[in-house]
Amino acid sequence: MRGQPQDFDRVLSSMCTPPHPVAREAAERYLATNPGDPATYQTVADLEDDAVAMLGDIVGLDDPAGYIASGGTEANIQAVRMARNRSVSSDPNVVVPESAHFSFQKAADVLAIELRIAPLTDNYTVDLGAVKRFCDEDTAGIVGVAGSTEYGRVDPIPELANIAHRHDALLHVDAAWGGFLLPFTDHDWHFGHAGVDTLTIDPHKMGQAAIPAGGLLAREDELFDALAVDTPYLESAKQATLTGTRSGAGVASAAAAMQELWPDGYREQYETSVANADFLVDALRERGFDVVEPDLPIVTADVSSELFEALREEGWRVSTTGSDEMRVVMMPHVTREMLSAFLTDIDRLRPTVNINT
Ligand code: 0PR
Repeated sequence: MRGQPQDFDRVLSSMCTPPHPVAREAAERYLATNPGDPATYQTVADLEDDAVAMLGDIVGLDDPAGYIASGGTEANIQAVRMARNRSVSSDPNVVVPESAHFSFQKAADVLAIELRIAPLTDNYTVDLGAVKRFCDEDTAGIVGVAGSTEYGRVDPIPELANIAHRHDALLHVDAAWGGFLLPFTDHDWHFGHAGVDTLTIDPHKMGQAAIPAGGLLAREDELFDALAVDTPYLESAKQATLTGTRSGAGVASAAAAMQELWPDGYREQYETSVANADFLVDALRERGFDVVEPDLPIVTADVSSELFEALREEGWRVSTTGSDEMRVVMMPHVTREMLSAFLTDIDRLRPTVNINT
């Protein structure tokens, strides 16, 4: 086999990061296990119970129902599927903020459900007035984002929950990226703060588990009943997951990472990521770039496409928002040294390119 994976020393816009050493070791140990068949692969099934219980601790939910999915996309599709299957409407819709991840477009397509896209306020969180206007008797679910992909924003979750429940719809929170940072903030975002029904939180992002390890949680087991199918070939009678065979490596690494890092290791990472975001914001502003004030540690700045391309040519793995701002996600591998090297390259390249957008 040829090739080596990329180094992480210039990866600035990814939401993935090298797994913690204990997570890497657990992933290797459990490579040949399938939590989709718990009667055969019992140890990994027990580890999944541990992982779900720990996710419950993180998101303020005693006795959580849930499983380790392939990622945020699967978790979001499943949450929309729950809302749709539970709805009595013949033409159901789901209301999502404009900041929602594109996995909700996939969900709408796969599930043949209408997606109503609510605009954002100037602060990049969902406009509650628009959500209220978009809801009607066919609304099966509302989505709030806790840690948006582009700007790290947190929608007003308690208010969204109230609107959802007035329409007998489910409230799903997408905390795929933010879920391991938010416990250390004063945001209202989880089951303990509001009437959240389902929530996505991905160990393979800020949780430092190996890919694939997404997380889907629900307030109660009955919500998963809306997804369950009979499994005549297995010893277990029903299955509510989307995929059949699943990655025991993902499950074991999620359990190992959380056992190691919750809560102190994740708190330390949160503090480091926030300090790095502040450092980069100050450095970019000093250089005259417009920077969006960060909430969770994602920094977006208005950088000309010429400078952006020159940085990409230097090997920096940066990406842009829908409005063409350069975006840096403060993942665990993004260190102060990396950011200083990035700024040195910006200083070197600026005189050679047009920096006006
Ligand atoms: N929800 C939110 C809020 C997300 O940001 C993402 C991924 C998802 C759901 C979907 O999660 P999975 O990718 O695990 O299914 N957001 C990243 C993004 O679009 C995905 C990503 C990750 C992209 C790493 C690039 C990359 O290098 O930025």
